[in-house]
Amino acid sequence: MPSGFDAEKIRADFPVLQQLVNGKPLVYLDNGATSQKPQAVIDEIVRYYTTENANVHRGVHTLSQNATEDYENARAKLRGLLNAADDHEIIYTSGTTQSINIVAQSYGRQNIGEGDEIIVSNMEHHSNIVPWQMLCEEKGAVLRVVPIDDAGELLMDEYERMLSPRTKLVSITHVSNALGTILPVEQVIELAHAQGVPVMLDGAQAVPHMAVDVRKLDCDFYVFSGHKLFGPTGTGVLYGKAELLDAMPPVQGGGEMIKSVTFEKTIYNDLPYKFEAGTPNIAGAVGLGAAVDYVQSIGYETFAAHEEELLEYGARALEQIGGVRIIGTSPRKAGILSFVMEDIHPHDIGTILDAEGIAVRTGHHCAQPVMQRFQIPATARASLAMYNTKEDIDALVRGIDRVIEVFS
Ligand code: 7TS
Repeated sequence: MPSGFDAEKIRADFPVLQQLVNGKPLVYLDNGATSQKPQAVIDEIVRYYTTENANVHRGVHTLSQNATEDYENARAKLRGLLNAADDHEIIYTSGTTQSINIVAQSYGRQNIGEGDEIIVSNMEHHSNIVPWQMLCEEKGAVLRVVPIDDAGELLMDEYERMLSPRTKLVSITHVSNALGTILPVEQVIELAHAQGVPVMLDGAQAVPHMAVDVRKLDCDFYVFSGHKLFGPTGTGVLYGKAELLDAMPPVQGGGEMIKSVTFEKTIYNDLPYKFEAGTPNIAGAVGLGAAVDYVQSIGYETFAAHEEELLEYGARALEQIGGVRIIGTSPRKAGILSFVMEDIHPHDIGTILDAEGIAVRTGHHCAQPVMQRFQIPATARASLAMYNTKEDIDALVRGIDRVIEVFS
């Protein structure tokens, strides 16, 4: 283990992990779907509701001012997390899905027209496919898909060929949720920018595992979900460069997103409020701020090294089991071990593992096109977080042995 990192100590911070499931100690390997919450995040939400609950940006009274301060402090923490230039480049959303839909319906509707092209990859989550299909249908634009190789890596020469004066946006995942591949996003961005094309990165599976610097990457939009980063559900972030967000129309109208309203003319508010109509998820934002503090108190370098070691350990262990095939074998991977077993449906794998107290996700992982690429209906997926240990992987291996036993 890397010096200074103690996964057992981290584990103790997560109350949900301290339980038996189906009579066995819980082995939680479904972090790609959502991660567990440390006590510090739970306490912060309880503190907020117990002592401070009020609406933000509206009251002169003390609770409202305190709530506003905490809500905005959390935004500043998220800016720091991504190293964005300004707090107002951080828009609170309900998750990655909403963040992408805002970009599609605002930036997309404004800038993408008939015959224009949007580039995605073959390994996108449905939430980075369907909003673009909806836009394409509305505008007569075309969705182009960068193919991948058998290891689950992007075919960069195909991508380069696809970029053209018709390309208006590249929207690509940073880390694949079904395969774990870390995409060469620096190169993706450099090639797009060389043609003046903006790039959005779907960081849902990246932010929980690696430090992200949006200014160093020079991406135009970056989106992620708070609930996969040890924060509450119903939270997410849309980062955009200020000059892009400033020029974009709001997608939802209501309170908070305006400066003044008359029946003749409404003046929209400044960033970030222009995109935050209505009462926001204040407790969620405050809880997400606590999650950022938690992640930073441990340090990405420290837990990323631990996770990398676990991923290698897990891959080696699974490869040694006869009949198991790992889907997604790029040498650059984060957090995900997707696999299939000869003649055994992934749902059966999931059910037998569950009886052993082991939580994995089985299915297409909302990434059906990548399943089609590998000509499989589904996989079983173990997805890691900082609190997982080699003992969890050993339990998974024992669980798979049990699956084999049941089916033999
Ligand atoms: N993009 C990626 C790469 C994802 O992995 C997910 C969720 C989303 C977008 C959507 O995030 P949401 O928070 O708005 O739902 N992925 C998964 C998963 O792999 N298993 O369950 C949810």
